[in-house]
Amino acid sequence: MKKIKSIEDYHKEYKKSIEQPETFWSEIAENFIWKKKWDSVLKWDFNNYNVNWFLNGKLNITENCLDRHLSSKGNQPAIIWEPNDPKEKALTLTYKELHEKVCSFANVLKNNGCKKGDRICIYMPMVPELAIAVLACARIGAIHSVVFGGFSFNSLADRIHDADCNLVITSDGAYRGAKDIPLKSVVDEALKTCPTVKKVIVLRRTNSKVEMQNGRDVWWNDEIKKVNADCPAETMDAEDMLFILYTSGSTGKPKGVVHTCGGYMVYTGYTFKNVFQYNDGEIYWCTADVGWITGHSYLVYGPLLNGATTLMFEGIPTWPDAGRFWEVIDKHKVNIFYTAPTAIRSLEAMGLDFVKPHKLNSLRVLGTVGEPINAEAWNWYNENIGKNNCPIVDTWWQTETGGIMISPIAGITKTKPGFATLPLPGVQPVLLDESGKELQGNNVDGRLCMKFPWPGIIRTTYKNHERCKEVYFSTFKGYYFTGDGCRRDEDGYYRITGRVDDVIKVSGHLLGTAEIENAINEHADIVESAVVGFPHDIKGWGIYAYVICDRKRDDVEELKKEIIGTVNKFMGPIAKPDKIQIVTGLPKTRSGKIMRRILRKVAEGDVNNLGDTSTLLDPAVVEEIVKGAVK
Ligand code: 7RM
Repeated sequence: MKKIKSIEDYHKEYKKSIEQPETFWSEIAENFIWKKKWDSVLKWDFNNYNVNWFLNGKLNITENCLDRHLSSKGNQPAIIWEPNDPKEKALTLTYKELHEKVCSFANVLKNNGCKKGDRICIYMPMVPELAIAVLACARIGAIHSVVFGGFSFNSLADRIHDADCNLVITSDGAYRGAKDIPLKSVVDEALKTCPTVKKVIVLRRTNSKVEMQNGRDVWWNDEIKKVNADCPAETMDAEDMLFILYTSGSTGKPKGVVHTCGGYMVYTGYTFKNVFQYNDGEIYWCTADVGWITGHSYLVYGPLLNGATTLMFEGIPTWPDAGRFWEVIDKHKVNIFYTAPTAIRSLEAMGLDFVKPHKLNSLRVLGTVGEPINAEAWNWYNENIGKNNCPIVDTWWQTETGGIMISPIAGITKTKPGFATLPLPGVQPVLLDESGKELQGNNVDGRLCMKFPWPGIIRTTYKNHERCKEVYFSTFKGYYFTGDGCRRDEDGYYRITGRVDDVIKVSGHLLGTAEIENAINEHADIVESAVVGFPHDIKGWGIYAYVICDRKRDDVEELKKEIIGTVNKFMGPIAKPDKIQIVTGLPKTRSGKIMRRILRKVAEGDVNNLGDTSTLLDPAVVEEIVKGAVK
């Protein structure tokens, strides 16, 4: 696949992608291996949402990730795995070894009753077997649904239910920093309410004690002994589902975002190569967990499609100390490093003493993803990690877009701190005002929408196409609505200003406020709650919860601890409220809708500016809330 070579080349490619999108994308798709070529490139309708790319094309994404590299790169590292504990040995899997392991595990799945079209839930730590499990599903045409290990049993059960999974792949436990997290027992708890699950495959990682349920639970290591490494890749239609990945929305129930085989492959393969300007032989490290879309697209699929070496890290940035990332970069001579602004800010706060001992001279390109990066963190990253010598790609995209949409091309697009800069070829962003009118020209602020499909676009929300239409294609007729606010500046550069709906990005994790409220309401004494975000120096956004308690509790501090414990238990530690305020009522309109605008202002500490409160059912509650606000 050819790479964009210069800014002129970018503009030329961009123009072509707009004027002749079908020619543009079919030329890119030709760089992949298809079992049968597509009949037509694109069929689409944003009004009654339906999109198909590479119609009737047949392929298997794992042949493109693995088999095709065997002759040229069989002995080159595909995955370098760095464990949580620096004292444990790192592991390298060559393309040949990875291929073998994926085929073997695909046979394990078959032996355990899995077939094309089945949904398989993967709930695992960041170990090579996680990537192997994902690829093994794709090998046999089973649909993977990876659930992030930081979610707890209730969230896990919701996701298993919604996808009707019949098999779960997990491990005894997970190491994260100094902690040892019991994954299998979370699965056991979740499965009490998931009768569709017939088998659980358990990998040994921490050697912690687990309960194995007879007839249901089997050990990965036992099963792998029963198979050989011969597993032909299932033939998939371009529009067959590749995976489901749940993402939070405005309601309590997460949405199962569906991506399909052909378009997702072409889009992640193309964007990986171009955005990072990947050169053969380079070591690439994306710090995202495979439980999130960034891990799917830019730790597993994008790099492997390009025959790259992808580094997978099991641990956390701050253990054993805040120099861990920088140590790993030197140890494995990482060339391209892709992480989240929240990680950068937290490491910046720890001070330069953790950076200084490390050379970092292998680095060529830096990237960020997941949330807006403030200029200060951008500059710190640029100076102290990139040594003013590595282009930074601030990549804007979403679970629903499958891959990067707005981003600099490394070393080619002139960057500006805080700006995702320009749309990639094939991406047609528009900014709309509240009435849905397209804002023309530069120096405008609006809602970010897309007016034309790209191959990685969401196809549906699992088993609920109406919801997909409603959430993404009904706010502005004829457009895909991202849910983000955005500015286009005087240079035509895009700067994402943040969400305009009821989801918040907390330490780079997208969380629905309604889902957090549901978890809080599991506490026996809580009758109602309302969660909003407030700006947080490190996390980007923090979680502020207003709760109504149905009996008088004098031990407020104890109550708050219990609430945090409840959220931890039902949803997981990523959703823990930072601030909790006990209130006797919530500001509601006469129709019973909570006025979150007011709650956000109070959480931000901006109480002199609450706007019109005259439509409230009971304006007195606002006074009480302002008085009791948690600083
Ligand atoms: C990849 C990912 C999507 C939301 C998105 C934005 C925010 C992501 C950036 C960003 C500013 C960025 N998928 N977002 N990247 N905001 N600059 N470079 O994060 O589905 O988990 O979240 O994340 O609000 O809508 S996601």
